[in-house]
Amino acid sequence: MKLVQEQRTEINGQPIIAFTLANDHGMEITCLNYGCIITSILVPDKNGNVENVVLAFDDFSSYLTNYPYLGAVIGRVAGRIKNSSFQLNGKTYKLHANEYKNHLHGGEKGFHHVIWRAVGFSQKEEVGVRFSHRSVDGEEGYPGNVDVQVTYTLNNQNEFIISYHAISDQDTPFTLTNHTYFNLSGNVKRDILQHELKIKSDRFLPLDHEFIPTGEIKDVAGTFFDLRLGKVLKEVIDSTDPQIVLVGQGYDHPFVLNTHHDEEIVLCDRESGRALIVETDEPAVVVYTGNQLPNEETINGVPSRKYLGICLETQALPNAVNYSHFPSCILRAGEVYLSTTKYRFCVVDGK
Ligand code: G6D
Repeated sequence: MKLVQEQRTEINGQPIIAFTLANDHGMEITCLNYGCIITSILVPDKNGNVENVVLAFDDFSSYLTNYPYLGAVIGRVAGRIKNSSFQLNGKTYKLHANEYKNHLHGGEKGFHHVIWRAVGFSQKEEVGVRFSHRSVDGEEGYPGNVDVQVTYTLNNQNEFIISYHAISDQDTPFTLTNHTYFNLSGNVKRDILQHELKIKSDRFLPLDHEFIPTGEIKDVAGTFFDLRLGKVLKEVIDSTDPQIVLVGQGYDHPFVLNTHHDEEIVLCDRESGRALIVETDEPAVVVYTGNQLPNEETINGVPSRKYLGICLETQALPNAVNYSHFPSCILRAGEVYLSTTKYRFCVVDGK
C-alpha cells in the first residue's frame, strides 16, 4: 500500500493538496482536499491496461466553478430542495436558491467548494484520507453546527470505500453523496452509451419539470427504469419515454434500492471488460447519465460532451425534507450520521 501527497496549488494562501492512494494490485486513486474531489481512479481492463475510469478537469481552476460537480462530495443535502425551503420543528427555513428558486446540492457554497482538513493514513491492508470540516449554523441557510468527516479508503480487494460521519448540535436535513462520473472504457476512449447498468430496484421517482421528484414512487415494471436484468444505456437514452425525454434523453432519476450491501448496483463495459459493483446503506441512488455535461471545458484531455460519464449518487431520496412519506433525511441534534458506500472494481469476461 502506498500514500503520496503533494501540493497542487493554493487558494487564498491555503494549500490544495493531492493525495494518491495505491494498493498492491495496481489500483490507484487520487483526490484533493478541495471538495474531497476524486480526480483519478486507475484500474486494469481485461488485458491489464491500467487507465483512469473517472472524469476530471484538466485545469484545476475549473473546479472553482465546477457546474457538473465533477468528483466532489455533495452536502449538506444532495439533490434538489423545492423552493429552497422546508419546515422543521415548526419553523420555516429558507436556503440559498442556487438553481432558479430551488436549492441544489448544498447551495452556492456547498461541500464541493470547501477546503477540507485532510490527514492521510496507511496500514498494511488499507490506505486512505480522512477529511473533516465544520459546517457552521446558518451556512447556506441550514440550522446547526455540523462536524463532518469523510473517509476515503482503498484496500487490497480493489475496493474503494467512502464513509461519512457527522454530528449536529441542532436538528438539520443532511444527506451526503459523491458526484464522481464513471466511464469504464478507460481514459474516456468512448462515451458510456455501450455501458450496461443493473440495479436491484423495483421503484423509481418520476420528476417534475424542475427535475424534482413529484412525490410519486412508481413501479419500474414495463418501463425504461426497470434495470433489474440490466440494460445497455443506449437503449434507454434513445427511448421516447417522457421521463427520459424530460431530463435531456437519459437518466437524472432516483432509484429506490431493494437491498443493501448485496451487489445492488452493477455497471459494466463489455469492450474493456471492466465492471464496477456499488454497495451502500443508503435508501436510493440517483443515476445521472451526464445529459447536461457542459462543452466549454476539457475533461481528461477531450472536449466535454453529453454521456461522457455516469454518476451513481447514493443518498436519501431527493426533497425528502418536504415529503413526509419519504424516509427521513433529518439528522437529529446529538445523533450520529453514518453512511458507507463501497465501490469494487473487477474484470468480467468481455463476451
Ligand atoms: C444537472 O439535473 C442534474 C443534476 O442531477 C446533476 O447533479 C447536475 O446537473 C450536475 O443539474
